[in-house]
Amino acid sequence: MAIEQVNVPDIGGSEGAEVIELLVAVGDTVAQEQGLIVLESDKASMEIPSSVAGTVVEILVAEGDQLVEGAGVVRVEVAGESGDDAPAADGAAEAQPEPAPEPEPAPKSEPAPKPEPAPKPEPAPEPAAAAPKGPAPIAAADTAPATSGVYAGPAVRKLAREFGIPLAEVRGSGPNDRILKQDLHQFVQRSFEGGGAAAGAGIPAVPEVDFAEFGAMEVTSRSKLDKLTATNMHRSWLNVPHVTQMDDADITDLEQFRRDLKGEAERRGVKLSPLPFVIKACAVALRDNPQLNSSLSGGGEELVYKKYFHIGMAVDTPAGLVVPVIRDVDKKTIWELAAEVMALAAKARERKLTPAEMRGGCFTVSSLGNIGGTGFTPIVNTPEVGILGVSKAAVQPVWDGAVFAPRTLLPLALSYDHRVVNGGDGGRFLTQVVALLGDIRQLLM
Ligand code: CAO
Repeated sequence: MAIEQVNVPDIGGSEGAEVIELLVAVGDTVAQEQGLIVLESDKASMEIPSSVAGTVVEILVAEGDQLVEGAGVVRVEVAGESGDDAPAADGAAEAQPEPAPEPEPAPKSEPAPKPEPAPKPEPAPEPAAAAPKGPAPIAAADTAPATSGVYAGPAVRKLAREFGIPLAEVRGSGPNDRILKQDLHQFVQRSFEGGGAAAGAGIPAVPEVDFAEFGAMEVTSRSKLDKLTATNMHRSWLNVPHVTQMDDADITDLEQFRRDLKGEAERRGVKLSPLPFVIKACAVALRDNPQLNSSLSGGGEELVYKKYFHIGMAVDTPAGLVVPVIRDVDKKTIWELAAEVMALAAKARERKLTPAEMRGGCFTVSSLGNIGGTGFTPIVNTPEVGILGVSKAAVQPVWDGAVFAPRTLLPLALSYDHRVVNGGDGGRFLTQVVALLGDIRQLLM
């Protein structure tokens, strides 16, 4: 028997995540890959799986703790393994001839230290390089630019989130232009004086209503993910001058092609919905309309044109809305995209997405095609500048010059940030997407 400690793996990003749920208790038997706790960061909630099978002998965290990569989660008595064999078991450490060297204290500007894989010289309660139990030190995040070009510590980011302050618009007065709390205070003050543009400033609050006055009701608290989505939507709504353009793509031929591939899709174990084609068409149109693949930077003084084509897809889950990102869409086949749509949607619904899988998007596709509706106006997922809303395809009569012919039309709505994308850019982009979906042979070009 050996005791092994399970630590937080790479959760993508050094800002830490909050323990929102304990899934096991002391005495529980756990299988390898079984979820131990649920962490919730700014971007996602995710289960942390056990790297070993055995019996939980100690829980090292509590709900509300902030954890970073390497922090101890639980200690597990591993069945059927000798202490000598267990590489990370604390109890095995004494069998090691050489103690592992203590890691150098990380310089303040380095990212969060990774856990030392070598065995420890003593059965210390925590690995030296891992974050200790309880609220984890996330000081390293102080200098990590989670948003391109923005340096701010977790406390400042939290405060900014709470007040809906766009950090990209705040001038930092700390070293390396790091944003300090006082910078947020000044930003808000300036906005009240009319010198800034703090989101929410000057907007009359909606009065609270006692709904019980009018009938039976139930109050539930919102999940962190729900509240974060609300903040992100509000921020985008207030900061981004939105324009939405609509068009219908004639996907009659695409639908025939999809039907022809049904057998092949089953053989490959892939579900081929219209979505992978839409995502692929967006990547081609982003390549040809770089304005849609850009982001504002430097407080609006600069535009960053991205040379990669990572596309986020909105996924509706019981825990809330999440947007995993498919990377390098331009380099992937429709089959690869279909498999990735399925895999990411499944991971999203099982709360297994990591923050890394939700970062770096250039553009978002939000498909409500399986739900219904003839159109909607999606909200731009800042700092991206464009989002495509996809509604439910339907057979419609289309005049072909001689008669009304039945055609399958897919309603599309492109919302964009009018500070960056003008009507011409948006119109060309959407027209190209429509043309590509109308004749998918063009996707090969
Ligand atoms: N028109 C008609 N039918 C469509 C369609 C469309 N635009 N899009 C999908 N369908 C069909 C699919 O073909 C499939 O039917 P079959 O099983 O007969 O082939 C069915 O609807 C279900 O599709 P799906 O939802 O499983 O797959 P998808 O690839 O279309 O979408 C995903 C995957 C993850 C994007 C989707 O499930 C989802 O979560 N959508 C919600 C996104 C959302 O919440 N957006 C709002 C964000 S802003 O609040």
